[in-house]
Amino acid sequence: MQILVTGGAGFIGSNFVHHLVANTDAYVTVLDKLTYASSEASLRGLPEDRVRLVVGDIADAAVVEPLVAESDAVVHYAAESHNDNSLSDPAPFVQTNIVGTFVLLEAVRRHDVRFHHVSTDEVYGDLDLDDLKRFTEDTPYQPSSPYSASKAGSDHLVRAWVRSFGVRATISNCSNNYGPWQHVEKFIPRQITEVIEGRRPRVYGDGLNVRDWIHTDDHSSAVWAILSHGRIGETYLIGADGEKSNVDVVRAILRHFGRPEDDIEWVTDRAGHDRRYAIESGKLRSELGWEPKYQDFDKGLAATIAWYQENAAWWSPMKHETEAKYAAKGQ
Ligand code: NAD
Ligand code: TDX
Repeated sequence: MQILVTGGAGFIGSNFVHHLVANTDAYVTVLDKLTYASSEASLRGLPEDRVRLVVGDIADAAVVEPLVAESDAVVHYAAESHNDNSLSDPAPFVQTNIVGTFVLLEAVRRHDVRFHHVSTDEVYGDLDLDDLKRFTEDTPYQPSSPYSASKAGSDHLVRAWVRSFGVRATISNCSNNYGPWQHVEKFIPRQITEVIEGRRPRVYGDGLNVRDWIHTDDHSSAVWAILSHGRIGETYLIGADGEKSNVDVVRAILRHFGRPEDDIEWVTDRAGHDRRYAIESGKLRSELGWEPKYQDFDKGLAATIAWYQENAAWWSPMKHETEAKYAAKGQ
């Protein structure tokens, strides 16, 4: 089987490529533009006769067309992925997340290639802190940020291409991922590396916003289960019952380093900041028999902290520039 993985040099896409190599016989082509968020190092050590990297833009039909034509399946991770960046400059989010997905859909339609679209729970907007509800596959779309609106737009395109053109596609909407190789602009790696560098973690607003954390290895096994056995045209929510407030995550990081739990820098809140995300993943579990391996967040977090301690050579070069961007916004 030949699988095209878009965005396979990013945080989650590269984890999926490792998952494919370790658990399947698939040959993998990674199509990645190598933006600031990518890391070729995340693909290091993979067998050259199984994995090939093509540097290119998913919105460029001339690049996409021949790669899709030779593939049995496309797993689509490529995206602009950071909410804060989408507030500073939404243009690349519309271009990559919406136009790029459109270009891929047209190619899989022409060549009748199986398509899996990787999306986010943020398309559903947010929940109240005291709400008993969680997101399900039937929750109405209500995205808040340019990022989540662009992902919602891409989901709608996929659904329309399934219904109108019979494209063989599935969609997954996953909660917040953590693990190795995540860019230091994101919450958990930012706080871990702030503490390693001797500064205070930086928390937006009142810190009570809740995210539903899943280890990226578990996201990869879920996507593989959906690609292999998911029903065409269906959406599956991916989550591991990992709800935590931001301040609780930061306190866990501080505890790990033996620092006082209130050693926190409270900074300017994110505009339009979603309050709470929570995933009900019963459909994925009962239909496809998927279970997360990382049931204990503190263990997964400890392993992730250890990885950032051991891999400072990877993240230090991008740390200064990332923090300069945040500093300009009082964050
Ligand atoms: P990331 O920013 O770490 O990686 C994105 C990758 O896509 C990078 O390698 C980048 O170079 C590539 N890319 C960007 N624009 C491209 C283009 N025009 N053409 C080709 N490649 C391009 O993102 P991530 O956190 O790994 O997220 C991957 C996917 O998973 C995204 O679709 C995101 O919406 C989704 N997702 C992420 C999370 C999360 O917690 N990070 C949760 C749910 C869903
Ligand atoms: O320094 C920070 N301080 C802080 O309090 C940063 C970077 C974030 N935060 C807060 C904002 C959020 O409530 O932490 C939470 C997590 O922030 P992010 O890591 O930016 O993630 P989020 O906005 O929740 O989106 C993530 O999960 C869903 C991914 O970036 C998306 O790609 C994915 O779709």
